[in-house]
Amino acid sequence: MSSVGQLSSEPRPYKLVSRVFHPEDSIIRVGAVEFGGPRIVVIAGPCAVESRTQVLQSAACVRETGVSVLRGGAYKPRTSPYSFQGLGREGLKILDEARQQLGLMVVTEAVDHESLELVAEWADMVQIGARNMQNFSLLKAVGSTKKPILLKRGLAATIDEWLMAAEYIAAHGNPNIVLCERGIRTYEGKTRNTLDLSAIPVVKQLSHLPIIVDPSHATGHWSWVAPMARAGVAAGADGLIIEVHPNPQEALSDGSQSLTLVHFRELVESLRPVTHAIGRQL
Ligand SMILES: [Mn+2]
Repeated sequence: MSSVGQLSSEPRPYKLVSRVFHPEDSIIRVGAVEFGGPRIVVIAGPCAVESRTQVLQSAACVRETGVSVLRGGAYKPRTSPYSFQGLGREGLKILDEARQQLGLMVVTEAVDHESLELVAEWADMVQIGARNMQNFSLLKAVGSTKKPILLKRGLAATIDEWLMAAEYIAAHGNPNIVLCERGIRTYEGKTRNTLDLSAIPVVKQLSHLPIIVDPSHATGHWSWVAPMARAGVAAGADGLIIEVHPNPQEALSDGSQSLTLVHFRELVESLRPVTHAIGRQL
């Protein structure tokens, strides 16, 4: 019986993450790093923690370019059970060493309750990966930690489902959430996924949470990462997460989409005019 007018003014099913109830942008702090402020935050590092040398080399390079957040998976949810599954606790210690040596913040993924306990203890920000976006029991668990959460969009999740996943975390007591668009599954097979750039303005309108873009997993190929990184920033993303590897050909996971240290430096330089043009800073 409701009129069209009533329908359009109906509140969204999510409340805590909705802009309707919180009109101003949220700033999510990870140490001194601010997601959602005037600065574009670049997170970079290898897909997986493979060795101490590989992480420290990558960390030193990203630090040099002004990056303040290091990524690297210690627990890897892999499509195949026969692929490298990550170094686990040992990987977390390597990330911690890079953090201490270089003053970097660390974001790494928790894949289940067991890894969450360790990740929450060792890392500065906990990533919930695309495959776990609707793992509601894990969402409730990260909701009861006080750690900032990086919530990736599921590979076949709508924007409403994604924001509802964020609502789970917020409803369980943790409002420190950064969203990450990492591409969705479409009929296009040339790219690993299809980067949904339009999700950026849509999310910005619906929610006060910061949103960053992962052009590495979205495209699946290193040579397409930089153009989509620039596009993401131009479209209003608050940051980027980029896979880099000292020797991508020997990477144990996602080598084809990882930038060399040289290409990563070039990418960061090429972002400067874009950030400047939209009135933000790197
Ligand atoms: Mn990866």
